[in-house]
Amino acid sequence: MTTRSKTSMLIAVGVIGLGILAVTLLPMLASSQTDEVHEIRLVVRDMNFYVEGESQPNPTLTVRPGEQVRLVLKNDDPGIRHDFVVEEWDVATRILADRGEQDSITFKAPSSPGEQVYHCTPHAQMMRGTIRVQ
Ligand SMILES: [Cu+2]
Repeated sequence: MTTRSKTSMLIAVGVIGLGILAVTLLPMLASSQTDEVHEIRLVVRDMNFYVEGESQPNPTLTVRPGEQVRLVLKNDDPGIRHDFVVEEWDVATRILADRGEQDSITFKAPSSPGEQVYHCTPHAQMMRGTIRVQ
């Protein structure tokens, strides 16, 4: 073998090696993205929950089975106490006593599909909605 063909052989091996590395690493990168936390940002205004930037009061929230969820709750009602609770999942923010207060909780969604009620403890009858696992 000539020096030149040895060199091109080494280059070929290198290129193949990089290709194998990419094929191995890409699915790992992709799967780490699905491990990302799903953030839900809620605002309480006029005694209703809203997804930040949306206009549907007490909307149905959807999470994927087993995913990590970060729920951020912000109180926009001056002088009214609110929290966010999913009793069956043992999920609760602290009570936010005034406008501008904010709390967040991180939890793992249940692994099987289903629905639960979320509510605000001081206003459980009117401030309530559905959180769905699907
Ligand atoms: Cu409330």
